[in-house]
Amino acid sequence: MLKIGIVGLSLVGKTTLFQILTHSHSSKIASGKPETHVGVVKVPDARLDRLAEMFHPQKLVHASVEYVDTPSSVIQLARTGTQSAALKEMDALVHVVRAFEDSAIPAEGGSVDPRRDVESVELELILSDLAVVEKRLERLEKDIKKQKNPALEMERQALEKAKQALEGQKPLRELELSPQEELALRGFTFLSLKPMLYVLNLGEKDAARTDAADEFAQEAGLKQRPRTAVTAVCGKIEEELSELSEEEAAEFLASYNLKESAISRLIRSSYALLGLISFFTVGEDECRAWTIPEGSTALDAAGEIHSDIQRGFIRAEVISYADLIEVAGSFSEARNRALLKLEGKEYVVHDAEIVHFRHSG
Ligand SMILES: Nc1nc2c(ncn2[C@@H]2O[C@H](COP(=O)(O)OP(=O)(O)O)[C@@H](O)[C@H]2O)c(=O)[nH]1
Ligand SMILES: [Mg+2]
Repeated sequence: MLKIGIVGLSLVGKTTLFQILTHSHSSKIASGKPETHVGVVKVPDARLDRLAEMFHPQKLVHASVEYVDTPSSVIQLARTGTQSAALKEMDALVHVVRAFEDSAIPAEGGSVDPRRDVESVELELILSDLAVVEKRLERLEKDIKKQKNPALEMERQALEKAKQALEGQKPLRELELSPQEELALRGFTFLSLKPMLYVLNLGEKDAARTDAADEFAQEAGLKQRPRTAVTAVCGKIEEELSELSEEEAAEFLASYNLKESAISRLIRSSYALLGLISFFTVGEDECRAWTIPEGSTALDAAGEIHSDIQRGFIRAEVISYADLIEVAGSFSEARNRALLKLEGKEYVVHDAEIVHFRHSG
């Protein structure tokens, strides 16, 4: 399962966000406690809900993502080797950036300054990676002196490239790497290489500003950066929302001029950021969303469900979400209208396609 680490400075709203995401209502006393909390969050998907309305399955299974709330400040985490081990396991990082003013809650750095916080955390990740690169390069030079070896040479070349970027304060996620370089660097699980989702934690008075994330991205120079996305939530409002019934929530949102909770948007942004898409399987027993990287083939998709289906792969029957809705979920009608396609192993699966695998064994 996909793992996303929630990081940031102290008292920026990490634990608040984690609790909203995971619907855990552990007491406030828990926040600030030096423990890592893990929670599984289902990925909201209106299309899957619609499919379930058509098929009335016994089981409805959303895709899910694991979120990890990290204790203390990401700066301390990056500086202490053992703690950063937890960060290294993550597929992506969510950096919660404080934008809310509250004199009762001290701000790290003495004032609320989202742009400064983005820079100082980024620098910390960069320095942590640089230390790893330098240490490895030192060893590598010695090894290469002892024996010439193309794999070691490639590693050295990739590490030198990484070093140069890091010394110029450029995070590794922005580096263009050849497949060989990427392979050579993969094992180091560099922190600044991980895709980054910035979540601006807004004050209540800014909660309804739909342009807040975009404006901040512009201001902080985060726009158009590779593998970087920016979104905004108001932790305080989302926290109250999560305690309300659906009706009350709608009313509460309206009172802030908001249309919907920002949380589903946040979860979906992390999906897009990681280049992930969903395909669906449907039936009376189960309707389910599966997660695959963009560009995956029908054979990869089969393997996501079960290795037996992958091994015995014969054909994939594929229909787009829009087409299946068009025929009100009737596969025979879809077949009549030639909307259901038979595809082979190499077929590239698209987001929201409904796939049925024919397989042997
Ligand atoms: N005013 C305001 N306070 C918030 C907001 N988000 C979190 N807080 C408060 O800030 C404090 C620290 O939050 P917490 O989630 O524990 O921060 P962490 O240290 O990053 O995990 C708590 O008292 C929260 O209630 C927000 O959007 N607005
Ligand atoms: Mg916390």
